[in-house]
Amino acid sequence: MNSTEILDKDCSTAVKLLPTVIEVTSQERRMIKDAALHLQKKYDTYENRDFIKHVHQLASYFLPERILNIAADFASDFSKNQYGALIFTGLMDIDQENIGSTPSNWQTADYSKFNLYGFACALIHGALPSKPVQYYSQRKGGGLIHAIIPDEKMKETQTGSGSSTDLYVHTEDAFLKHQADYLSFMYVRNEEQVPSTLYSIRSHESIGENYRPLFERIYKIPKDANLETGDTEEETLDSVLYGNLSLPFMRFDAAEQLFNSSIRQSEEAQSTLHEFWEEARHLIYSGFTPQAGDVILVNNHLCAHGRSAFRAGVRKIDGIEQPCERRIMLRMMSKVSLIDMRAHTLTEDPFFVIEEHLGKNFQQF
Ligand code: RE
Repeated sequence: MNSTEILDKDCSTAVKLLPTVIEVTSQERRMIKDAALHLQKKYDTYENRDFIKHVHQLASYFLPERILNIAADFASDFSKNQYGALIFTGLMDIDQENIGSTPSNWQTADYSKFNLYGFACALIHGALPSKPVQYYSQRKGGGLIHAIIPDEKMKETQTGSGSSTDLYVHTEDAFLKHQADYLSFMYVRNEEQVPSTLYSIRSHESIGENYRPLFERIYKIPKDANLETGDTEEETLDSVLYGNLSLPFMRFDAAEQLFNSSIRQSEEAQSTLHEFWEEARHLIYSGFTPQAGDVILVNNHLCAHGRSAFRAGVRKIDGIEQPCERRIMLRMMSKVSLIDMRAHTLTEDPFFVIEEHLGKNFQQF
């Protein structure tokens, strides 16, 4: 797939690779919506195991050919030109009236309103092909889609419910061996016009000798803010980069690995991470502001994500602040193989991941 390279206006020297933008045509949009409606009639909800079991076949049958081809490329291209994120603009029309007022938090959201969008997102993962899964480490499971909604009580946190602080770029669940392979973010509304931030490991000019220490298993990767328990556990260390030495994958969470002072990386780990971040932080892309119906699909081994701080429920029009509906985003996570992570899934449900921290499962299972 062609990638776009432009001169970055912020850093005079850097030439950056950018995520690929796919403008979904009205005909493609209609096909996707018809498919979702049809599947909803047949399977009732995207959680239906018969639907998820057949998601690859259904994706091939129902999705527009162009999108199937793009997905197939994305799933097997790890080259130097692969940013690791696809932006589908206008994948679905969102019925804002039907959604109604944004609930105060994800706990009180009515998921039946997101059902159709869930089918559409699952089909995109199915095309990769990758299977929608859920993680006990996030909301104790909580289904194949998580609604991400700013919560007034959580606004200072580094979680999906936060808003008033920057959410640092991170690969999702960097503290798990079996973190999601792919993530989709479907924007139901983003009236505050919050830009998404993306950062690709491919944006570095090269991964040369000075990056070699990032392949060593010397880094602490703490469980994230959602899981803080306060107990001190024995150290589990892992590498930041892995896979191919010149075109690697990454597990990286700036907030947890670098700025969480309580974890105390070793001196070597801290200085290597610091040097890496000094280059990486200039390579963060925040030039895309998602609109309702847009979907960002990321390869969670190539591309980290985050967002800037914002004021939930406030938008600016011609410099004047007005109240607006708060943001809603739907996140879906998927794994290419149910076999590789079988030691970390429920006995009765291989789609339900119970890994707690770098290869260790939650004790209650
Ligand atoms: Re995230």
